[in-house]
Amino acid sequence: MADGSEKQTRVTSSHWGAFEVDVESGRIVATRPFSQDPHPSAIPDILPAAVHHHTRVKRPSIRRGWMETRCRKGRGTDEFIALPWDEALDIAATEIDRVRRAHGNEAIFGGSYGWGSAGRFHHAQSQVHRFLNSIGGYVASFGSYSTGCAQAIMPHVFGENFLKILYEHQDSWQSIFDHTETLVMFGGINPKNSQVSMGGITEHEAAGWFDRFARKGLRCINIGPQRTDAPAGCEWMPLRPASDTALMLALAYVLEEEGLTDQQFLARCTVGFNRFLYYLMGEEDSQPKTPEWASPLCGVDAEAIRDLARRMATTRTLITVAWSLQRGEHGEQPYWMSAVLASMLGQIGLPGGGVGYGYGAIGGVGKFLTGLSGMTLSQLQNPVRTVIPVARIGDMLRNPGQSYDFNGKCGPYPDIRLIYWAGGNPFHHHQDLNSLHEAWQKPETIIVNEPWWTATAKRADIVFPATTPYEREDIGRTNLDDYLFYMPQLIPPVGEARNDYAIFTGLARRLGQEEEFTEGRSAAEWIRNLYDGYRTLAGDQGVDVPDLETLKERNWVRLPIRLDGPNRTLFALFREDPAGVPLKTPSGRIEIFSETIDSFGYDDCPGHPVWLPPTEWLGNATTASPLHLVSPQPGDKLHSQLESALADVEGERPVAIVIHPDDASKRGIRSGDVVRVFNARGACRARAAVSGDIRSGVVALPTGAWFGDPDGNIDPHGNPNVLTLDVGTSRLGQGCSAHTALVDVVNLKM
Ligand SMILES: Nc1nc2c(c(=O)[nH]1)N[C@H]1C(S)=C(S)[C@@H](COP(=O)(O)OP(=O)(O)OC[C@H]3O[C@@H](n4cnc5c(=O)[nH]c(N)nc54)[C@H](O)[C@@H]3O)O[C@H]1N2
Ligand SMILES: Nc1nc2c(c(=O)[nH]1)N[C@H]1C(S)=C(S)[C@@H](COP(=O)(O)OP(=O)(O)OC[C@H]3O[C@@H](n4cnc5c(=O)[nH]c(N)nc54)[C@H](O)[C@@H]3O)O[C@H]1N2
Ligand SMILES: [Mo]
Repeated sequence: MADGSEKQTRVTSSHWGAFEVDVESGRIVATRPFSQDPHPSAIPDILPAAVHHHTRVKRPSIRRGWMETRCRKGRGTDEFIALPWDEALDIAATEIDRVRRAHGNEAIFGGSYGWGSAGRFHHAQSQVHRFLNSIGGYVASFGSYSTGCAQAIMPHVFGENFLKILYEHQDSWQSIFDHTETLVMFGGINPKNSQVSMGGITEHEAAGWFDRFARKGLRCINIGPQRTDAPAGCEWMPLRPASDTALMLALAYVLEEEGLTDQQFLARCTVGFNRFLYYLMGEEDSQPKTPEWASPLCGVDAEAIRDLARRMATTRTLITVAWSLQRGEHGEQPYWMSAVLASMLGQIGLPGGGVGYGYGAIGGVGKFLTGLSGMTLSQLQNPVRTVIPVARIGDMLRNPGQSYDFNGKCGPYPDIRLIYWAGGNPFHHHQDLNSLHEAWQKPETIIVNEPWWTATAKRADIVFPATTPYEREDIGRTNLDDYLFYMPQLIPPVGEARNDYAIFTGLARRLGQEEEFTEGRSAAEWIRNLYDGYRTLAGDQGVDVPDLETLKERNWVRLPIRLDGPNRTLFALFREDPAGVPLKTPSGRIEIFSETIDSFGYDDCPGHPVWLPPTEWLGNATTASPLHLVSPQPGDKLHSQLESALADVEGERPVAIVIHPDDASKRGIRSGDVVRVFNARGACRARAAVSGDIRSGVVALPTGAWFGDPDGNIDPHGNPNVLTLDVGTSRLGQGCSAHTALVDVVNLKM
């Protein structure tokens, strides 16, 4: 740590990449790009302002109403009382103990979803889970907001964990460059999103690959509502949101109609095509899925659909599907249908062909590295078995005891009395925030560890101020990157902030579980312990990793784990020998029809992919809500992190909403105007950005604004989740349906 007043510069790592930090007199004064990064992110620019921002939580704080009468009302409006650490920890520990004695650990929700910050040891979610396990367990959550729906459906189709497909199996960028002739990108591939990656991303590559694709003449077709979802130079096929499955079915129909289906591949490598064909050709429901059928649904010309199908069948084609497609109601369908379409094309297992998911979604997808795991803090065993799908938290709080379906299982929601959150911001990330705000009043107690006074911290009863990564030492490393960092402590903790580890150690001590939680180690000892274990494991795999002292001195090293050799191709071995190297599906093959899913009897996810319109989309737009709202990830930051400072620095709040010139002129809206975006669920302000790069009828408002208004009247900052629909994607996946929402926009000046 810089203790004197002279300027020091060190490198650190983060979810948005590595960067240099200048420190002077205990303050971060500037950041600069990391020397090895060809396309550095600008997100660190706001860091100096954010870390020292007045919205930091400075002291342990307890909400007055809860403190005085344990009153649950007032979450979001009450004032907070600052207390000394010991007192606040005593109160929190006593309350946790009361709840677990009175109601059992089944009454504690500790899913605590969120990205927190990078760093192997001070990972807030691992810390809170370890702590809760050490005191008897907690109700956990399954999957992520990012890919929860895909994580449920794809193992039925490919017999493989979805995250393994993404990070360990599917084609590398190099393989795409070498072999692909046509890249068909549903939802685009956006280098803006690959700025970030869980745990770090040192060399930002996606933009560079697209430059190379362009020079080579690889044809890249972005299919979706926004031209800007792919780099400039890509072709754009404007599509109505949520209609991808209809388009894919029509492409499949053309293949079948024109004899372009690879029958041999289907026979060798898949099961159930005939059952699906019955549906595709309309024998099941009297509706052949022709381009003429799909055209009015998806807004793409029938002849353009035919041309695309022919092109896909006659060139080496990789279909890529953005994660956003499964973050909407019936998100299972485009994911499954893309696998069926790729199977019909017969290129799965050929380099640069077939299908891939989430390229560009985060920077780690498409890199080809030796898997070098390790350095993970054990979360201990959770004695409580109850797990909810991550995005069903609102339903859980509203309906304790109520039964719900999830991927063939059926469970009652637990009766939650206490919530502990560390490293996430549900009042940024969850859908229908006004309704979450209501449901959030139900538990008896809510405890949050947070560096900033986010909307979630403001809705807690007990708030512990947490350090940011710049206020503690850690190791930066992820399997998706080939760099290793010592992340030095750069500045002293801001205010009275403590590391999550210290907070949980204090609570564990009071609950008689300190030894179980800490195993007798200080934070520094844990870091050494995890690091030494990692170094040994790496050595066993022939990878030389410096000792901790050397790494501290060098600050960072590049690991020799990048594989430049043979290109990586999804299911190449299976394709060569489907009987000898079967998939882990019940049939051993790609399941175009799944007996398992069929046996669940879900009308919202039957035994093969089908076209199912969502509750809200342009196909049923009303005069009250005529526009489809998509809410992509913000380009200038990570989710809601650093938001308060960004607002100060840019002075440009509320957030910009992209709207088509036709839709804008009908409403008398010009770029820069402050507008009201609304539907029956809520309303927010936003700043209009009029652009022909979005399909008419669609508006795009990125996530990331702090949810501002506890009365649910109008959110001043532009959080799209006051408008989104809080329903599961289906009874199968129960993922988040953030991209499903109809809204209207009015000019606030009028
Ligand atoms: N409408 C809509 N909503 C969406 C999405 C969408 O596409 N559309 N996308 C969804 C997706 S995919 C995701 S992943 C979520 C993201 O949602 P979140 O992951 O919840 O968002 P973050 O803002 O990253 O929240 C992390 C929080 O952790 C805090 N934090 C950082 N470091 C530390 C630490 O060391 N300790 C502690 N205690 N806290 C720390 C940060 O200040 C921040 O408040 O949003 C989801 N919501
Ligand atoms: N800079 C930055 N990068 C990020 C993040 C961040 O906060 N900031 N968050 C990261 C996280 S947690 C995640 S999960 C990933 C998410 O990665 P993605 O899910 O790929 O990204 P999104 O930005 O949600 O959506 C991409 C685009 O999909 C389009 N889209 C929406 N609905 C549909 C549809 O029905 N059909 C089609 N064809 N297109 C549709 C929208 O136009 C949108 O711009 O991004 C990661 N990258
Ligand atoms: Mo995500």
